[in-house]
Amino acid sequence: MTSLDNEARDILRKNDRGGYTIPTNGLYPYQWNWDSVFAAWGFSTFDPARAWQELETLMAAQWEDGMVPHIIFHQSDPGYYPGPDVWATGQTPPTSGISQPPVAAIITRLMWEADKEAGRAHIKALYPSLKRWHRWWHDFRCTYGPAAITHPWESGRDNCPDWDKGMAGVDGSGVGEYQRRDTGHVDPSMRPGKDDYDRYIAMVQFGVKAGWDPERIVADGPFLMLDPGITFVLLRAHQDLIVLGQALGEDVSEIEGWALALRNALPLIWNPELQAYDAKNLRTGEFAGVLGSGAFLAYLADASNPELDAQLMRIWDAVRYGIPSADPEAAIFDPRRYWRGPCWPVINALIAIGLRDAGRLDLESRLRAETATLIEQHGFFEYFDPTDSTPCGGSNFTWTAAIWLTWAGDGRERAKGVA
Ligand code: 9WN
Repeated sequence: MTSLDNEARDILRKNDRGGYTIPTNGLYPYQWNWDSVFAAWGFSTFDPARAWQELETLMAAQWEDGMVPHIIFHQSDPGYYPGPDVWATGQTPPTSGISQPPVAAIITRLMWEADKEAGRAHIKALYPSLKRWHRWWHDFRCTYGPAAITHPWESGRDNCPDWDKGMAGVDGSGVGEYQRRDTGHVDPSMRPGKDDYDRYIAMVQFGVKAGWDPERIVADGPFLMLDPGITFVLLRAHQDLIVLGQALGEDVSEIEGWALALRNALPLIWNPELQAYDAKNLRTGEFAGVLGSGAFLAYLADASNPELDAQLMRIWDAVRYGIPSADPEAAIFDPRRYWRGPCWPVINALIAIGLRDAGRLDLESRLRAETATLIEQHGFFEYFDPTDSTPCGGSNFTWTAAIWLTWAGDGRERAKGVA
């Protein structure tokens, strides 16, 4: 074991709040949906019981209608805005009113495959709630074919350029006074701007007014865009849930139907002008017209093609470290501003799962080496500048530690026998 392995384990343990893990101390003091799933994956490398508990705590916050919320506010903390009083969802424990990329079934399958005997009871317990969540995505977010999001936070890629056109249609002028907390924790130049935040809050206020009724929000909400990122994550997650269901002797035909419908809908998010998958504003029918990391999650769902390969190599070769979250050759590229350019170890890891499954081991190992270099040089930061490796955002970050333990650290000092 290396010292970085030890450090990564330590981060997970220190961010553990008893049954759930926060993304990082200070900036994100609650349980976030997909962060928590990656935390589980990280724990599974040294404490499987704690790993399964993480997933069970997350799924226990599932709503009556099947949604699994993007934040669970287990205890109140003034360090984050908007908190439970702003979301006002009326849930116990309090939660936000939107979801996040459904990576849970993907990681559950990986954890189960690592030890099928011990994992069986856990997948049996998780399967019904995972299926209900997937049904929620199908019923309430896939009504236009590919998966739609009702708030940029639902995508997990908050301020990426994919959402610019949809955001332009949101009126943030009437949100009233509020105090952001994120910019007190990290450099404001690395965070979304005030105009973005006003609109984010306006969308939350609409949800509150709509009583968080998913049909009303999709029909009349200020923002609705097709998200290639969630579409590919969900497609892969459906496939993995089918495998779990089959192992349990369940009838998986309903999930097979959701997966088929989603795959058949992929042409709707292929932008021929861009020669890539692209987000689409459902309020206007317009494509976003920008290339972002959501498109490259196609690899995770076995949905790549030669045109996408060409785009991937172009944007990857244009930077030095990992896959950038926006096109480095486009005007909107901003290498340190959150999802508008930086490289995210967690996204690299998802793309790598797809590359590995497709037998594209040269690309997978290049991506792993570049991701590992970032962490070795600077530590477990939230994300990095892909042009010069500058560490950005929060430090001691749970999902970066988890990605080191499960993927990026493979074949590094461990193979060289460094203790
Ligand atoms: C809003 C916790 C989360 C991640 C998201 C990331 C960021 C929150 C924020 O932090 O979003 O959900 O306040 O910026 O964009 O992917 O889950 O790490």
